[in-house]
Amino acid sequence: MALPPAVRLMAIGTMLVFSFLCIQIYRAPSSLSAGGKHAIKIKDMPRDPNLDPTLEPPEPLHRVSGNNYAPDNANSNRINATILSLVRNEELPGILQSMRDLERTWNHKFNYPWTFFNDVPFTEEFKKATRAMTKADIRYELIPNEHWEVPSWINRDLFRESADILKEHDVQYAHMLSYHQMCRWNSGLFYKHPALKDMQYYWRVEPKVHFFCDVDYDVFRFMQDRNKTYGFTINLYDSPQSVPTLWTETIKFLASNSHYQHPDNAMKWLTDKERRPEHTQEANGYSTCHFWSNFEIADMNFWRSSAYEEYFEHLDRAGGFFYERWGDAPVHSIALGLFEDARKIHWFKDIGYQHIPFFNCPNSPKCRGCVTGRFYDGDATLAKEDCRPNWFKYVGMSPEWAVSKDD
Ligand SMILES: Nc1nc2c(ncn2[C@@H]2O[C@H](COP(=O)(O)OP(=O)(O)O)[C@@H](O)[C@H]2O)c(=O)[nH]1
Ligand SMILES: [Mg+2]
Repeated sequence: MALPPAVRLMAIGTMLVFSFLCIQIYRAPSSLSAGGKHAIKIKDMPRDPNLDPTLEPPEPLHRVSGNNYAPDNANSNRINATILSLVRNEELPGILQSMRDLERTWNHKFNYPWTFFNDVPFTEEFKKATRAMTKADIRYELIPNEHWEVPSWINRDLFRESADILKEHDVQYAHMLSYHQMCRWNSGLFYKHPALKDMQYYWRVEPKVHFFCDVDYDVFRFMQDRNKTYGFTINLYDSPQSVPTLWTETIKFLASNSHYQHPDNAMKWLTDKERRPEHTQEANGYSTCHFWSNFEIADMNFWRSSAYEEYFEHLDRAGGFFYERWGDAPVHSIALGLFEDARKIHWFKDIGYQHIPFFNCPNSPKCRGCVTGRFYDGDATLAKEDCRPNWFKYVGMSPEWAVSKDD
């Protein structure tokens, strides 16, 4: 029986829309577009690029001259940016260690303010000791209850039962409710704090991290001048058991929001199944590759965009921050890999960094205290957690680092 013309038209229309959506969702960057034609692609990373000499990125860079970055200069060259840290009072020795390193290598020159966040008030001891570490302004901020508390739609019994299962799969911190709260806050709430209302850029710092290399230019202005959204140092695999349905939820979100995908995205990096096929399989299509977010230098306008806001809202409602252990690192990384131009994501090759057990240690006379090219400390099995080879393969290093190649 022939279909009436109106029904036929509707069927054809539905098929066209469906095909369009499928193409949009799986539209991966071509090898020319991801990272741009000037990006430095490396196939299979035969040797660690940190063994090659690292210079500063090319000029122009903003540097200290006279009092242009003095702490009390009301007309300084600083932009709307802060170093920020979520930290507990009991982690005071650890945060002092991180401050000492970052002040020594960078901030004693530029005097960007520090903003500390906590879910309980900071003690006087904490304030006094941290104030003594810097000439820059420091702000101590309490997280509003509505940003930290477990959302009303989370069922506590289900949380506990899910945590039992996560624990059986060796997922760290499964039963630690505050760890789940912390991951959720770092994913989608920190930039909504009233203290950050006028801030655009931030550098995230955790207790007990190390910085090894002198950095003599204003990294926030670098981000602004070169139109970068996000800077990372370390790129890792995650435990697939901590994110079993994160990718499924992401695909659901994309099904009705495909317009948010950037044409020059990093989908291939997010979905690679060649390097660790079992990881991609266990995480239901997500390679688990992510920027290690204990270090982030980023533009909060990205998190404040409707693409990210709606994505976070979708994930938050799905409950995986509690029923699974979705971290802010994979959540941020998936969003960046889908919604942002991959060229706007920068590897800060020149910032020597360690959060136990991984390093970024460049080959530069500006660095002290780390072993050039060393990626991890400890068991040799940690080597396979390195996901930089996929980033360099699919997206490539920022063209800024081309100068060090001929050196
Ligand atoms: N104020 C506060 N900070 C927390 C809490 N849980 C974690 N953090 C902070 O969140 C960051 C990540 O926590 P951390 O224990 O280092 O997690 P890991 O690096 O994944 O092992 C660190 O800066 C911690 O100080 C919490 O309950 N309260
Ligand atoms: Mg940590």
